[in-house]
Amino acid sequence: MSKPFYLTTAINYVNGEPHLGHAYEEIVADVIARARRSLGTEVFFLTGLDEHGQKVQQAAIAAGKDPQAYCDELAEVWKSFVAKLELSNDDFVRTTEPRHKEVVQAILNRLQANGHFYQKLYEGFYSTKEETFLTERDRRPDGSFDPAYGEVIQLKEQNYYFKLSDQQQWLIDYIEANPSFVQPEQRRNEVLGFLKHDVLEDLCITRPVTRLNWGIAFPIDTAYVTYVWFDALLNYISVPAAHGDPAVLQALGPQPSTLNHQLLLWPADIHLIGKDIQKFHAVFWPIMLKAMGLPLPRQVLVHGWWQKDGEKISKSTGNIVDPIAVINEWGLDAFRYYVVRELDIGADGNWTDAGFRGRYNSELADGLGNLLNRSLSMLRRYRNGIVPPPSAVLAPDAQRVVEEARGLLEQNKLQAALVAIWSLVARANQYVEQTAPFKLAKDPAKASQLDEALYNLVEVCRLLAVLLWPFLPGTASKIYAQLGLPGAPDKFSAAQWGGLTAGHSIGTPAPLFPKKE
Ligand code: ME8
Repeated sequence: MSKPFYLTTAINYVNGEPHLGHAYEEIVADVIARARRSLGTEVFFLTGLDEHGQKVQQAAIAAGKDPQAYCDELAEVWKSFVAKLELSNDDFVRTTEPRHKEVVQAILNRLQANGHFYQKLYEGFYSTKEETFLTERDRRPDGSFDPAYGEVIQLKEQNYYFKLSDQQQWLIDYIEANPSFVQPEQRRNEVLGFLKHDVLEDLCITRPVTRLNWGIAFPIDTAYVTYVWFDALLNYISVPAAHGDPAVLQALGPQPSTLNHQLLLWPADIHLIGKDIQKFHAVFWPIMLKAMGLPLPRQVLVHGWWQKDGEKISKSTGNIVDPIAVINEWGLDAFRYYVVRELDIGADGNWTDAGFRGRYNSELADGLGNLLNRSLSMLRRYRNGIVPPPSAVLAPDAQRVVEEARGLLEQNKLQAALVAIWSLVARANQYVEQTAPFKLAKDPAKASQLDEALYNLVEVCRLLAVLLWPFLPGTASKIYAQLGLPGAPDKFSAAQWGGLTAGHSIGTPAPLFPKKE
């Protein structure tokens, strides 16, 4: 049994509206998943929802609803968001599902039995909004706390703690010895900087039910529920457990042997997350896994954050990008293209409507759309839509881009891969100007030159469909259909020059990206 490439996103808080940041992360993950599948690797792509905790409880109360009913309603909104983005995820986890809760409780029992928890009285500051305990070090010079924490209260509370304090050095050593564990480099340095200069405090993993009851019951003590982050991170292994992953099941302890379908998933190959939650993924999570006796994920891949017009995205100030509205107006692939082309994984990005429109018109409509449309229209006009004999004038340029794109996709360098693919779009558009098929068509003596030009153009379009499949699956499929080719261009191995054969009859051209002013 071979292990699929296991890729996860952060699970989104159910109580927020899906926004640009969520859409970006999901699309980046989807492009990675589709690219790996196209390259011949089996993939398991997981996304889902984080449904417990104070914020969700408060939002449910404010809406006058029972928390579970509230989550069930919103889960439908999120599932339709996943459908709208045409994500190719293999599972969708909700942390209120029994399959998840059972695993969390089993892990808690194991960790307790192995001496990883202890009880302590906490006296200090607490941010309800962030569900975080704060210390003097979190105060600003004027004594106040960052407004991001919301109301900060004084709290005196008995809780359970997970021991972290003697775990710092092995993790530093591990991250130093495994440069690819946290990527990109800038984010790795931030994690190392934190581990080297801050003291890791033990993690409070419970909340008393008297204060918060919307969480997974803490199996060791019924007066508590489990801290939402301890619950949420475990989704990355509760889903493998539900699919019968033997390594994870072994870490959970004795299991009923009712599972006959076994999928080897753990360790994850990539946890894709945003920069704000890298401490949870690159510090707490590895320590939790080590305590459970499970191997660490191969990579925590950290993306940056989007702003709009140079300002923080914020619902309260109205500075938002509504992904659904953009998709409804411009089409899904225009949205997918812009976010991946604009923002490299790791850096922060800035959405501007003018930038979006600019890329749409110049790169999608005038670049790719125009190339396909004129190539197919000329083939129909001059050769009745019948592919002429093969010719390989553009083959060296195309093969170079194919190899470059392959290497970049294998390294998750998605933005660079799009740049490489568009260099082929530009080369082919330039070839139209150089060969001027509309002039060749006027001179019967130049028929073979016209054949040559037309073949090279349609064959480049076919290769582009294959290269674009991970990024713009809808557009890639349309290109294939217009070329009169069956199926989807979902196998990278089809990006070999010469796939179109003489005599093949193409379909009907139609604009991919109608120009908009
Ligand atoms: O953090 N730009 O959920 P979440 C880019 N439930 N990415 C952004 C962003 C922005 N402006 N805003 C948010 C949570 N994100 C937890 C995760 S995982 C076990 C639990 C990203 O709904 C953010 O960085 O607040 C995170 O990776 C994801 O969206 C979900 O954020």
